Amino acid sequence: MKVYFCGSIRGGRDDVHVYRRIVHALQSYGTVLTEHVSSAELSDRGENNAASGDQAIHNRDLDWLHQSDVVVAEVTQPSLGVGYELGRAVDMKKKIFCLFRPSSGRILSAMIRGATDVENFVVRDYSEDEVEKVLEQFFSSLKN
Ligand code: 6K6
Repeated sequence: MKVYFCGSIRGGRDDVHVYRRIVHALQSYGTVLTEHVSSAELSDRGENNAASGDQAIHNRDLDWLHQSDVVVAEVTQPSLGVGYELGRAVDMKKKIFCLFRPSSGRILSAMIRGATDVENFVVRDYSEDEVEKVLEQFFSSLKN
């Protein structure tokens, strides 16, 4: 199973500790193609790899998105890149699981919360200490 994980980079890195916990849990279900999203060394400038320009990042990420079986996105911290990835993933008919933490005090975009008619697009509210449990529930639902 190949998992594409989405989390904010230039949108802000406040939640990187949550991304780490999600990626760690995801690794028990398969290969996480985008493990770097959870790297504490990667700042909100998203520039720790000077050799690769934005076009290379975009094209490589879309290639990984095509290869993925499942897309998991932490959507609490708003990010243009994550929104774009989700839109492209819907177009590719991927199975998509979005995780949002209401305790942040934010209100999730209607374009994510409201995508209830989109097939295989699930939005789950959770708290940080439930990460492992909600992922377990999602991956078991895929087997049915
Ligand atoms: C190089 C090495 C590690 O990171 C970099 C540079 N930046 C990015 N590398 C890989 N994926 C990226 C990078 N910047 C954005 N993305 C993709 O967009 C990731 O898959 C994230 O899910 C999403 C974040 O978008 P922004 O708009 O918050 O940056």
